[in-house]
Amino acid sequence: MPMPNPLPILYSFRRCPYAMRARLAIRYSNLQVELREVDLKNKPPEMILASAKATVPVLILNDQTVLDESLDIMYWSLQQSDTKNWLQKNHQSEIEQLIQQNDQSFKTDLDHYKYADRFPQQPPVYYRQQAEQFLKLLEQRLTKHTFLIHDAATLADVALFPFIRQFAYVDIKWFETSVYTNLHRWLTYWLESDLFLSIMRKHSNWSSEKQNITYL
Ligand SMILES: N[C@@H](CCC(=O)N[C@@H](CS)C(=O)NCC(=O)O)C(=O)O
Repeated sequence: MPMPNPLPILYSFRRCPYAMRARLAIRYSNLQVELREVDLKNKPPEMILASAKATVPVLILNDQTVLDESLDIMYWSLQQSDTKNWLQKNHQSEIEQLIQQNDQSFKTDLDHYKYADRFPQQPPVYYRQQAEQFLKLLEQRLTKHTFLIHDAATLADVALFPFIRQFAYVDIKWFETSVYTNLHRWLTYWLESDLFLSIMRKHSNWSSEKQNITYL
């Protein structure tokens, strides 16, 4: 009897927003992968061997193809199965533009706000206001429809959500009482979703010595 194909391997870190978006897509597409939880301060040599960049997430496919960009992992998953049409090909450039804004300028502003003590050139509120430019744009979109692109979730919602979550939790009281009421509603929807809860289960750190095999 031929040996069954081993599962793809996902190196991940529970609280990393990039790893979260990859896990969200994989779960949504109902794909099975072996999950290897990584200690970012002590990364497994097997992961670094596969991807010298040494960032999470990293997905190793059965044919040894290595995907070490979260967006590539999302696209790979949705190409296998996209039952609710998250790819929305007719909105493709709009989706890509939003994700690019998130991953570039907003991510920088978010890091400045989150780690404001490392950037004493400006007070924390300055960095928050910089980040709010992007929040305003999202809020405007969410006054028009339930999700960022239209009235159903797309890749854009899922790719951005872990970063907006991170922003909100820098000062959750401020966020909850801010003017971003639609964004708050949208964030709550994702935080309470079965999909998100299912990808946030805790796993002990993986190592080849421990042989602790877990699945997403
Ligand atoms: N562009 C990459 C970024 C991934 C990334 O920066 N991940 C962070 C954790 S959230 C990381 O692994 N940083 C390396 C480290 O902490 O050593 C992607 O989209 O996958």
